[in-house]
Amino acid sequence: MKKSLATLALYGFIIAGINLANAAMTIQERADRFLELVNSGYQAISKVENEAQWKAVTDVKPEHDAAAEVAGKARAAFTGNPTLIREAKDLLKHKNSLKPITVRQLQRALLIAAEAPMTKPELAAARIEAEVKQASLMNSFEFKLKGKPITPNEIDNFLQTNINLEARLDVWKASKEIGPALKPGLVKLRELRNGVAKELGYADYFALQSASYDMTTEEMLKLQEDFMKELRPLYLQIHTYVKYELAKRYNQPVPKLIPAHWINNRWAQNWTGIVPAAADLDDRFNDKSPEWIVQRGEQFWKGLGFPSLPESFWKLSDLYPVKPGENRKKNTHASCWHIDLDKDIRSLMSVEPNSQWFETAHHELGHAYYDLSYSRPEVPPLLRTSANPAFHEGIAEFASLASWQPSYLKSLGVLPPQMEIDQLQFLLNDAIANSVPFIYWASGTMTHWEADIYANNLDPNQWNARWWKYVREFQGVEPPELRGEEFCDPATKTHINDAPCYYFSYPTATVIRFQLVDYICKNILKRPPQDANYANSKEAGKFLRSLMEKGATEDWRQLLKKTTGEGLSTRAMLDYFKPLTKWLEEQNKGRKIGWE
Ligand code: X8Z
Ligand code: ZN
Repeated sequence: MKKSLATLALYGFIIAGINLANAAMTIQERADRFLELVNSGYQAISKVENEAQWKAVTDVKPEHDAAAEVAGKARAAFTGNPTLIREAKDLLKHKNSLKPITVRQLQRALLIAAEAPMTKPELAAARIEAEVKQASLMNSFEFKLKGKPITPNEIDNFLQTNINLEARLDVWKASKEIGPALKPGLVKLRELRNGVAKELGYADYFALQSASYDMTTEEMLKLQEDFMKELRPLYLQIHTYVKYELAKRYNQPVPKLIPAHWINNRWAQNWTGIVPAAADLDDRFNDKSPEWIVQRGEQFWKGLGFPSLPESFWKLSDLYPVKPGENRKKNTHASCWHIDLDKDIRSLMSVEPNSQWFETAHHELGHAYYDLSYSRPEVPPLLRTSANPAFHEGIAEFASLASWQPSYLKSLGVLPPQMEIDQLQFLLNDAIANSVPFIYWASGTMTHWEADIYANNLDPNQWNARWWKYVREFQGVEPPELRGEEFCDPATKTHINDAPCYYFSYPTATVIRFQLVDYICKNILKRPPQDANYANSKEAGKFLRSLMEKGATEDWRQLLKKTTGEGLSTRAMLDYFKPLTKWLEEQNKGRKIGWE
């Protein structure tokens, strides 16, 4: 069809008008218009995708996987749109003429785009398909012990309580059976994840995830190594002490490295049950209901002055194990979901009444309250996340650490009010069960292994050998028996599959949470940090909220400095555990310290 001359003239007039308007628009106005669209589209499409993902992880079925895949692709069609990428990059060329909050949104839009850039649509689609497939396989995997199904909760409970080494070995091995099933998917995902990261100019996927801290791979690895260096003398004392305690428990000669199945956690990441004073705690939850456990988590945050959770949290969350007879598979690892980047916040857990879930419920609700705090008009949807991922985990871990404080447990009636507390033993438990060995697992094994597979492209034929090399070197733990390449033990850890190159956020969070504790105890509660009870302190809540409600609107380094008066540092963590040094050295007198 031919257009008439008059129409052409009119078009010319309109285009000239638009150009004039564009020219008159400042770069800030152009960015504002662009971001208004991106923010609203991002929030809307995130909700669609999160809803679909939520269904897929809470009820694993082919049709839910298919829906999650479609929703993932729809989201990528928006967040990874080439025009969006081009405009964000273009605007960032004028960084100096833009408000800092505008720059932060543009940078964040590009980080999100990099997860599935539609400049390479086949690659983005392949990644989404492979991610859904891997998650589905993992979430529906049935663990078996001697041919009979065993749930992850049962595995964990068994390792927490049974002291027969042969039986422990069987259960430990059963927990590793998922690895080989997940390895092919992980090999493929490594390539696809690195592929998408490269598309937007990152060297690999590890570099992309480090970028959310505004750091390079080298800087991130150095940070994690520094944590380990600074805590090393304490870790070596703890390692030695625990080794002797466990040898006594199992009536075995003292080993050089600790056999993995001697430790209660499947990955030797937390060493619970070593300190009797705190180990007895589990029984104290026997008479509680799972509902009570979750409600305590909410109550903890309400006591700090935060509001009740929205009603939808209780209606839509999936908090308890699948009931016997109910034919449904769900992800059994705890998580918290910000479905609509507003008030629809849900948690996925499998809560049973024990100390582990008590702590985890406090952790997850920490995420929920962080989400709620920054879901306000001043924070654009693109920045409704924490200042960096470690801040989210840090707030969550702040609550889990708080859940162990003896005075808090007394106030809840978990411990009898008149019970004499051996403060040192509780502190020892804090160190061993929650904090110090965890750093060597997280900054050491997890972070270095992921750096090797993503940044250094480690051959899949060396994956398991490298894993155990790191477990030995960093953690001082060894496999109970030879673990060849027919296994893929790293893939038994949830995050390796569904939160790649995220794990360095946890040790960083551990360090941050001690900084928060230190600040609150010294400046607000005026109590020793080792014996704090945050319950009902509105002042402490106000302090935390001042950090949480900012979301990602400010640079994390500045925010940390502004709130705690100090940059990221293990200083507070080292101070916290200082009272243990002398005691541990005395216990370990005459023993060979460490495993080298
Ligand atoms: O995955 C978690 C939370 C959910 S963000 C339960 N954590 C890490 C883990 O379980 O490995 C908490 C601490 C470490
Ligand atoms: Zn968490």
